[in-house]
Amino acid sequence: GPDLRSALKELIPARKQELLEIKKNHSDVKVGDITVGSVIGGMRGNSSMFWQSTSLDPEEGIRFQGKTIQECQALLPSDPEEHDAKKSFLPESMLWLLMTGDIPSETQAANLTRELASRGRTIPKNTNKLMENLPRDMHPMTQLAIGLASMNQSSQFAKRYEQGALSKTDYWEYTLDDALNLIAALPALSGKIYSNIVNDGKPLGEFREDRDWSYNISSLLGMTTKDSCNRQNLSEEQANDFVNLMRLYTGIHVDHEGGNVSAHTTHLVGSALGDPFLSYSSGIMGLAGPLHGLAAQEVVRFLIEMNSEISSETSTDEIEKYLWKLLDSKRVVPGYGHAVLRKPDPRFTAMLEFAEARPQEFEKDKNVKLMQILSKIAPEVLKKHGKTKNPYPNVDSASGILFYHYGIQEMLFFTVIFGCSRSMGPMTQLVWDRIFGLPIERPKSLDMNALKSLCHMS
Ligand code: AMX
Repeated sequence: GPDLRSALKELIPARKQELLEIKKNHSDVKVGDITVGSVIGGMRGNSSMFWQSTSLDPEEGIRFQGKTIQECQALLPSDPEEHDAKKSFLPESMLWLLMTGDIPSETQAANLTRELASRGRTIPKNTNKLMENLPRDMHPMTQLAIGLASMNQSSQFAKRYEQGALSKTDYWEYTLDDALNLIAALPALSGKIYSNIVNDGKPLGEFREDRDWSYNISSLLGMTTKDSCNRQNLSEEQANDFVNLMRLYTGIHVDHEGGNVSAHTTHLVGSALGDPFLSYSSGIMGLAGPLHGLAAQEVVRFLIEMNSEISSETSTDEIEKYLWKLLDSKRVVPGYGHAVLRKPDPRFTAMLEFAEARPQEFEKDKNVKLMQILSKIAPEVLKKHGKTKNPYPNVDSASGILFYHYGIQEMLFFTVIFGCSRSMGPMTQLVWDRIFGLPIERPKSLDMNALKSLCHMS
């Protein structure tokens, strides 16, 4: 079908049948063994979640419905007005892929783009009023969580459920409505937050119903030349590049399988039949943690600090020395290593390629230069150091410093942009949770006595 809802309607019967069959005939099949180490070690290596749209391969990195980032860049529709898209597909295309498993046609992608723009043109009055009255110095992620939670008042799912008139087979339709409204509201919400931080709450740009989601995020941050205050004095080309950076960034951070904190939290809260706004607001609270979404700002600080202490960003010797000094004082190299991945993060590679495709733009930026050079030097140093299981750059190595380059320099705000993107995977899962009628999540916990007894300790 030309729209997402009818495309889903076509898919649902067969998919439901598939899961039903697995449940009926194979529920006893063993997935793995859970160890005491995993119980006290954050459930690491314990495969115990069902997640539809993405999976993480230790070598390849993330796959979206089985497709690598490169495949997505080659296959997913980009903005029709963008003749020089340089691999920046529309996040709307990605959302279609996540939801359905299929590559959308140009028309399907354009329709979804239009639908989100039309749903996102206005946010609920109460939410708007609330956002206007938030303290200007409140943490941007707290502002985002508050804004999202407040939209629960407009939840179609919550309203119908409250009225007691909702049959279980219809849950997904209202959840889909809410999910699309939530994703659609993120440009306005993040624009409001940024304007609170940098412009005393006065708007930085306009929302355009005829443009795509990332364009509107950029415009409301004041980062386009036409529809915004353009406080960075960007040229037409730079502003266009920034929108493409936004499309790229928000297109590849949508999901990282189910176990990461933001995705898992959304799923967990949603499993109690919380509506999408309450569920994703909780996910956003999780994303705000320094071990999760906040890492990008660490890298930016690190690059700026190193640059202030070395004579030139091309001085390999000094960079090596700086890294050894860091490691010898038992600190980590920010932006390197990963809990699961064992190769350079393909999301990092995609961001690096964005910079490499624009040499003139980034030539004079010594932080971006250092980021590029570091990605060659640091892996060698970390290999010699010999501790980290993955000496390669992770996703956070490049993203922050590119936003910083174009003038988004309020580091706590980076995670809000991450939060715009990350909505897509968890919202997709929540819709499918309702389609499948998955139950409330309720793992069993063990107390100290139970652990000791399992370990034959007295
Ligand atoms: N620099 C120096 N030492 C590192 C390192 C790095 N970048 N990455 C890992 N190590 C060390 C660990 O500290 C650990 O040392 P220990 O044995 O003395 O405790 C040893 O190598 C083994 O760790 P690991 O199994 O390779 O990694 P992990 O799964 O425990 O942790 C991560 C993963 C990302 C937290 C870690 O690599 C790290 O701290 N990196 C730097 C910070 C960073 O970039 N964070 C962003 C993560 C990206 C994200 O997921 N958002």
